[in-house]
Formats: sequence, structure tokens, C-alpha cells
Amino acid sequence: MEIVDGTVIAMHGPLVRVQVGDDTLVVAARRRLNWEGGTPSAARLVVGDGVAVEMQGEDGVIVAVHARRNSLLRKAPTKNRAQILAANVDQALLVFAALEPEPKPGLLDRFLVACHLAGIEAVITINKIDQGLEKVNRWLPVYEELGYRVLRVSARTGWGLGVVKRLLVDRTTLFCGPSGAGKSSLLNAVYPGFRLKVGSLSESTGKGRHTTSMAELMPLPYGGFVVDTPGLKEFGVWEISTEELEAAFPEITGRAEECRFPNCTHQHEPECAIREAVESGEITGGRLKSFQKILEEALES
Ligand SMILES: Nc1nc2c(ncn2[C@@H]2O[C@H](COP(=O)(O)OP(=O)(O)OP(=O)(O)O)[C@@H](O)[C@H]2O)c(=O)[nH]1
Ligand SMILES: [Mg+2]
Ligand SMILES: [Zn+2]
Repeated sequence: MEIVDGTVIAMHGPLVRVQVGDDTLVVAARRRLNWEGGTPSAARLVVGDGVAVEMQGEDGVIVAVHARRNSLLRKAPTKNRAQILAANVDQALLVFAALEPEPKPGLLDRFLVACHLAGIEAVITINKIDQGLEKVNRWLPVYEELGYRVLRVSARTGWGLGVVKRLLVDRTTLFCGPSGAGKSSLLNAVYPGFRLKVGSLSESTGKGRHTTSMAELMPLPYGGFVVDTPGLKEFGVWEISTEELEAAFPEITGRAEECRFPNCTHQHEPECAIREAVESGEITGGRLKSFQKILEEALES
């Protein structure tokens, strides 16, 4: 019996597509998997997992999952459990459109917190800049000042794609963002060989139509892997401590020391340095709102 190593590139219900060297196998997984990094709370295989496949002739079965280097989690919609978007990725391109579908900084804040928690580098990517930058430029510079890398690109005109390509070489990159932002379009633009399906926006709502239906890991011809994912409408942050949340909002945490009360919630207390900073424009109200909403959710669960 031979054991080979592979990487999960897609999940098809109970069947798993695994890349082993230059071959792609579709195999089942053993019911009792050996989770080498300890059994995670959501013990399911995900795209990006490194696995050991026991070969029986042409056929194989997954017997073990290697310890994950990292995993990007969110709260599963409507259920009180974690959902893993992908494992073992180096960076996440958080893709939003410049105008349509309307980019939501609150959703971006949640992606950024999740990447921070997972230890995955986040790259804010504004696509469709051919639609004009006026609107996003009202809030985007705040993120640049916080030290985030921000790309302004257009899959349609090709603007900025050279930078994207260089970022992708020899790394594993997750593309995530709302439906219709142009994740699949960007991937097709950096490598037309992907031939990914692209969908129009709904005329009535201006939102995407959830064209991509499952996460898929794909090799790039110049080295590296990308993961295209289905659009996410909402993003619940899964299990975060107050300390971790504070670390993800450094501009708020830094200022909170100047509040009169050490346990200030920045909502109604007098002499609150944070509310003063929001009033003077030094901290954006949106960031404070994101911080408070995520904190509230974390305390509830
Ligand atoms: N104007 C403009 N439209 C674009 C650009 N990139 C993508 N689009 C359009 O945006 C729509 C959605 O693109 P997709 O690539 O399917 O978006 P997606 O993020 O993969 O969406 P889901 O798979 O549903 O999550 C399509 O009609 C694209 O033609 C761009 O740079 N400029
Ligand atoms: Mg897509
Ligand atoms: Zn305060």
C-alpha cells in the first residue's frame, strides 16, 4: 500500500478533489480521519488542506490531514459554529467594486479582523476603477494610513493587473469579497486559461448573482495558487477576544487610554477620547461602529 501527499483543491459533497503532483484525483475521505494538528472544532476538510491519500491501485482514500498552518474562519450564517473558508493560504485579496455592487467598509472591517486573527496578510483590492474612484476615495485613504496595502485595479481595462500578478507569484492567494465585485473576472484577467464563469449584476438591486458556487484552488502557470470563492454577503467574526479585537483596531485602542474611565465603552460616558476623535475626524465613525458591533457580537456568543 502506498501513501501519497496531496492538496485539497475542491470539495464535491462527500468527494474531494486532490492535487497529487501533476495529477488530480477525486477520492473519498475516511470517516475517522487522523487530524495531525489535533481535531478542529469544525472537523471538515477544506480547500487548501494538505492530506495523505492511501492508494489502492488507481483509487485512493484520504486517511490523514496535515496540521494547518492557518485557516480563515467566519461564523456560519444562521448556525452557531465556525465555517472555514480555506486553509494554508499566504494572503487574501479582499475584492470590492469601486461603485457597483456598492462597497461596504463595514464588511471590509470584518474581513480584515478575520485575516488578522488567522495571521493571513490582507490586501484591499478595489476593482472596477473604470467606474470612477470618487466614491471609494472618501473612505479608502483611512486604510492606507492604517498601513494596509491597497490596490486600485480594473479587470476590464487591465489597469493595475501587473501589480496583482507579481503579488500572486509563488504564493497561495485567497480571493474573497461580495458577489459581483469581480473576483472571477480578475482571475481571468491575470490568467485567461482559468476560463471562470462571470455573472452580470442584477438590474434591480445592483448586486451580484452568486455566479461562483464553490471555493476552488487553482495553480498559476507562473508558480503559486489562487482560490476563487463564492461571494459573501455577511461575515460574522468567529471567537475573538477583546484583546485580539483591540489589536485589529489600533487607532481606537491607542486613543482609548485617554478616555476618562478606564472601562469606557465609548458610547455615552463623559470625556470619551474616542468620541472626541470621531467628532474631530481623526477616527472614522464607521471604524468605531465596526469595532463596537463586532465586540457586541463577541460578548453575546
Ligand atoms: N466595469 C467593470 N465591470 C467589471 C470589472 N470586473 C468585473 N466586472 C463585471 O462585474 C460583474 C461581476 O463579475 P464576476 O467576476 O462574476 O464577480 P465575482 O466577484 O466573481 O462574483 P461571484 O462569483 O458571484 O461572487 C460582471 O458583469 C463583470 O463583467 C471591471 O473592472 N470593470
Ligand atoms: Mg465569481
Ligand atoms: Zn471612550
